[in-house]
Amino acid sequence: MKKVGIVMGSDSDLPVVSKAIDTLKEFGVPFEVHIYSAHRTPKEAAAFASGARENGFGAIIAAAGMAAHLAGAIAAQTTIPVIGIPCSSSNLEGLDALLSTVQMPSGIPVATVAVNGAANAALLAIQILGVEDVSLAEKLDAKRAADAAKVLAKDAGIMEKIES
Ligand code: RP5
Repeated sequence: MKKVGIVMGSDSDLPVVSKAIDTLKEFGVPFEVHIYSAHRTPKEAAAFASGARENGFGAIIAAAGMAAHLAGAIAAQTTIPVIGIPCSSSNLEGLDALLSTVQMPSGIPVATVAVNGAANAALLAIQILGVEDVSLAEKLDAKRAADAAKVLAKDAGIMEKIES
């Protein structure tokens, strides 16, 4: 199975990124985590991205806050799908990182999830690997069915809760 690369701009992003790590663990998907910054360590970030395909990665998640150029800088160096997580690490609560991550120019796409949307970033990475890996696709179906059952159980109890 191909690996998922997780890159964060700072160790201060780890509380957000940990939800992606948990999700990849839940699905048994192999991953590597790195701290590379588009601004502080641009050469290392570029080297990781340009070598990602030959190093066995099938998708890369890039998490950064503030002037968040990390996902775009990584996407510039590889044709492996890149998923950006804008992190809410500033006084602007992630709006800065959201716009920096999502507003990519034509030619270099980044699939941007919600601010701090690390679980969805991991699920999207798993869906990408699941195009080829049927066992992953089956696990994704099972998770959606379980999530739907939880919602339906809440629906069944909501009127009673309101009226009591
Ligand atoms: C970004 O700047 C990082 O991704 C982080 O979200 C933010 C602040 O980094 P630190 O100053 O906490 O290292 O590059």
